[in-house]
Amino acid sequence: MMKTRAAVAVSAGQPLEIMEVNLEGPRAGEVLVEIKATGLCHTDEFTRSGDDPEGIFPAILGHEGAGVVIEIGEGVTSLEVGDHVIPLYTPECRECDYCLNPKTNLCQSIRSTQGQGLLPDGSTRFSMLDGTPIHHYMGCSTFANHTVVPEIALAKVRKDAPFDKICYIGCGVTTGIGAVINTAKVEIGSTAAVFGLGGIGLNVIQGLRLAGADQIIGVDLNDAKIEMATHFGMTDFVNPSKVEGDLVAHLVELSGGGCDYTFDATGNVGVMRTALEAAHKGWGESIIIGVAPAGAEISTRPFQLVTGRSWRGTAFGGASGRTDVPKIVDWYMDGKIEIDPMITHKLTLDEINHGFDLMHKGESIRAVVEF
Ligand code: NAD
Ligand code: DAO
Ligand code: ZN
Ligand code: ZN
Repeated sequence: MMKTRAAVAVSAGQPLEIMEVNLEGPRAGEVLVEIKATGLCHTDEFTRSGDDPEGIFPAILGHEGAGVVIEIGEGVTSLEVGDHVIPLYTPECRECDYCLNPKTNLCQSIRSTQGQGLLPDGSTRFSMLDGTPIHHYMGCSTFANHTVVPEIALAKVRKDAPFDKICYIGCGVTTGIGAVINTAKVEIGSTAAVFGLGGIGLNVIQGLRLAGADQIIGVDLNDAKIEMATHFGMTDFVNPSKVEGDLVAHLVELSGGGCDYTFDATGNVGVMRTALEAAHKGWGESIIIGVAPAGAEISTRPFQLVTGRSWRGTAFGGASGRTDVPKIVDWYMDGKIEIDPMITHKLTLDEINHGFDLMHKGESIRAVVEF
């Protein structure tokens, strides 16, 4: 048993509390990781705020981290002490029915315990100093200086990559780029629209540039997003609040008949409908990335699908983390993709609640906590 510092979500809707916590060492198949940096993602805020109906408290949130292996549990063979790793909220066991089916990345081997905030043996390694158990979060709990993660939920990455940048590959970068490459499989010369130019949408845009899309239309209510989105490859911008008349008709005209691919990165179900209907008749595909509020439902006229549009979704960009995440780290190190301009704020663990304020004000793309 060791002690480490963590930001604890003690109860729903409250600021995170920075405290020393107990952490038990890794059991069989588990790995102790020293977290060096972690991004703050909207999904952490969704849970912290109490909006997530499946949120469990107390818990250590955070799922966008990078760090170093400190100790390995019994039977761990793919990692050793000193390896650099990125925790994966979508693990890759390479054995379950899901892992063996190339059509999905949703490994289910530890799904039920992960959803309950527990490690695969049904227990938690974290506790308060008074002994109260603290739950894990998305199998990662990166808002702690040290965490215990199953071996199958760690991607081993090269040692020369900077932690404060590659932590973002643990969620936002992979989700956005993967939605283009793995889920949509966008072809060279395609026309695309991206709704929501935040931490996910910007990565969709750079994924589209990487895939060779000809037209990349960005759609956002906030004109302040234009500069960054243009830097990442946006060719046209639409602010829906400034469009006179029907937004779908405007987008269909701008794209010369509809987009080959559209992506929702807002989580707004009205936007999801617009995205579907702005996809090209006969072949357009619309990909849902955004996570909608609890209970929200999508709708469109079925004739939109009858006439050849399709509606799909993606989690973690369809990436199989242990296989794909090290490659994305290479792309970053080789200059094929960019991350640095999107890390708009660096914080200490003590300042983590300020990171959520920046998110609410729309001032940050990514705030990263460095340990
Ligand atoms: P963000 O807040 O940084 O960006 C959202 C953007 O959408 C903002 O720029 C905002 O101005 C814009 N926007 C809001 N309403 C709009 C509207 N009606 N029309 C046009 N633009 C609008 O959020 P983010 O971090 O980029 O996350 C986006 C979504 O992706 C969230 O719902 C998040 O939970 C989800 N997400 C999904 C996955 C996954 O695996 N599927 C992974 C991570 C995040
Ligand atoms: O396998 O049933 C399952 C759930 C997989 C979880 C995928 C979550 C993706 C969306 C959450 C937002 C990411 C931070
Ligand atoms: Zn995330
Ligand atoms: Zn699996």
